[in-house]
Amino acid sequence: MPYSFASGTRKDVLALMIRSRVFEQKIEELFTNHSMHGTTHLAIGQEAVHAGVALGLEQRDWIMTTHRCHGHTLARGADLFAMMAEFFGDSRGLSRGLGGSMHLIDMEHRNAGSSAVVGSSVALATGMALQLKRQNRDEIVVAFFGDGASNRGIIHEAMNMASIWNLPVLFLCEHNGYGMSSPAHRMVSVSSIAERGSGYGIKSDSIDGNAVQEVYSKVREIRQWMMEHQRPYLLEVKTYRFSGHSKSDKRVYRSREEEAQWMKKDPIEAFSRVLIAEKEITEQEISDLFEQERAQITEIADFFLNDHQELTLRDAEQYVYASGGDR
Ligand SMILES: Cc1ncc(C[n+]2csc(CCOP(=O)(O)OP(=O)(O)O)c2C)c(N)n1
Ligand SMILES: [Mg+2]
Repeated sequence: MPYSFASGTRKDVLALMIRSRVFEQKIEELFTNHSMHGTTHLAIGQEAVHAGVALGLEQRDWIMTTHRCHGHTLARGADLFAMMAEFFGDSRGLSRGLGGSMHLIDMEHRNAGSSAVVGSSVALATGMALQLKRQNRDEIVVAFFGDGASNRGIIHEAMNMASIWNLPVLFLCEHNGYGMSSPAHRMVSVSSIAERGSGYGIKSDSIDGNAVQEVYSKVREIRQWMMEHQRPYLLEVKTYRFSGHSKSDKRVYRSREEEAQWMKKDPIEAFSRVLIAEKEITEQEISDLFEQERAQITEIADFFLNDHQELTLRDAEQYVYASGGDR
């Protein structure tokens, strides 16, 4: 992994968060001007979760993620070129262009995949944890899910199973306040999703998901605890998505005032303030970081706008059957 609090600097961590933000801003632009098709789910505002979790893990650990998966994938170290190719449905993409925005797989960086079926990746991650345990591997799986997903039955079955079988899975609830247009305070039976761990005998905690250092330290501490106790864990990280649920969302279900309140807690600005106050970076260096990422990401996007390797039906069929598509 290119960035680590242990071996890298806090400036690198900020750069990673900036990369995630700028990448998603570019994706938004490309969808809006119809250069990309389908839909996309941005996690602008949730960058401290992406970076904090990724850096708190060991390289050998795994993640499985959701429809809102870009930041998780980038933070684990995904190649920007292959990442962008995937959004264009290009065969050079992370998932050979067959998955698109919601189905990013990057086995090289131990991202075992994301799924558009809400909650499903949590069950898959739990299965993966079962195999890791059977093979006596010193690795954990992080199963990302949202506040909306937390109400799905499959999550509860998975938590129960992980508990009775002592599986190395960290259930990571990214609580961003909404499941599509539904506010969590009306849809979730508890004020903190961490409370649900006790129903399954799973230790849990809830933290500020906009504070990257807190997320990082908590994940490191939990990882160590999980190894020592050979137990699963449930962590809720409270954050907010600044963008709409997906491309077409006009955000009519929430007020601009509420958004403005959360924007005061922008994770990138919050961490920048810390680093500036502690003289680790200057305002100018931060704007340079934004510029560098913008230039790099725009160059990659422009490449695919001019050099698109269109998928054929044959490409799409090739990975459906174990035989390689010959029927
Ligand atoms: C099984 C299933 N039901 C419904 C949907 C439609 N859907 C897509 S995202 C979403 C909301 C998910 O909310 P949350 O889990 O809080 O994740 P967030 O979008 O906030 O990251 C819904 C209902 C789906 N994709 N899969
Ligand atoms: Mg949500």
